[in-house]
Amino acid sequence: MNPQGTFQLPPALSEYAPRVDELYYFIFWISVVAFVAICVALVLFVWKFRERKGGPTKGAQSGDHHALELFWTFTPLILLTVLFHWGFKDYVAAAVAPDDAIQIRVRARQWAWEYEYPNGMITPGELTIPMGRPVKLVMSSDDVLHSYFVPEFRIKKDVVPGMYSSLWFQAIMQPRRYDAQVYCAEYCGARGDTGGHSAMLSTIHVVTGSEYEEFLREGPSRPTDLQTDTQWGELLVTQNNCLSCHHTDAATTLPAPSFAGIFGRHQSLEGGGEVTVDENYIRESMLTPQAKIVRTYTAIQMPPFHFSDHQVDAIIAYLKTIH
Ligand code: HEC
Ligand SMILES: [Cu+2]
Repeated sequence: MNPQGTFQLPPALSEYAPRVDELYYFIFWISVVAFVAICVALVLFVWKFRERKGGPTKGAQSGDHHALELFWTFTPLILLTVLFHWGFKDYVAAAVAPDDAIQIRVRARQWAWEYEYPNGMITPGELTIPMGRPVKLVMSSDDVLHSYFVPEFRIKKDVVPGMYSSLWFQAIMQPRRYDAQVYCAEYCGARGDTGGHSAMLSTIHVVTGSEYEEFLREGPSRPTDLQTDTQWGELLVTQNNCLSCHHTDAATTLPAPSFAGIFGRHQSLEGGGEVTVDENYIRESMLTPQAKIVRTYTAIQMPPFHFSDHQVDAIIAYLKTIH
């Protein structure tokens, strides 16, 4: 069960989050006070200096009021200095990762995230990390600008082609494992259902230290809230945005072959020959997509996916159910 958020903010699941929230609420309440004060003054002055019968038609010059001028010059100056100092301190804390942080490589591409662990294991779409330990993400993009955003951790950073960017966080301790949601915060005009940055959803599984050790040994396993491999396969297909190219209705066969009735289908290949879609072919199609190219599908390339055997099983189980 995930901890609860507030009316304005999602749950604070990293050690850093409360710092952001304090600054946010400070600015929020200052804005509320200033807004109310300005509105009250506005109404009062409108009333006080309204046009009256027999009154002056033009306001009189009132001269200087030094105390007042100093007040409205120095109050914002002091306030902005405080805000800058506060914001900069928090920014530096977020920018410099501790030396003992676990390093995870994050690769972004249209339209999915992929994670690589210190032991070389790669998981597409979802990240598993231990709670209460600093984690540093070293991020790069294979194509366009992306932006890694985890609202519950209060972190966000652009992922830029041609360079590495990094950020770090430490997920809070909780009695049980919990999840955080990752978004890509890059703007684009695409509708999320056929790809686009808004479809780059990813999950961070925050687990206990021993669960993390087990994960590094055994690889990813089916999320505990799913009953069958078929359901896990469906989740993996969603998380990795297969459906931004492949469709599940038989009629839509572009830009990639439809998933409808895929299992057992006969497929002609580029360069001649034919295959029957079976487990081995699906596995190969996902791990090394360029090994066999379906005839006429040369316009776009399917990127290779690093799935574990268990994940491959789950996706095959799911693909078998699409008719
Ligand atoms: C960028 C678009 C794109 C994405 C994303 C994509 N694919 Fe593909 N896929 C293709 C294209 C194009 C082909 C046909 C050319 C080929 O065989 O490589 C293909 C072929 C396949 C085939 C063989 C289909 C057949 O009828 O023979 C399978 C299976 C497959 N993809 C599974 C997946 C799965 C599972 C995912 C998500 C994990 C995925 N694809 C993501 C573009 C994509
Ligand atoms: Cu993106």
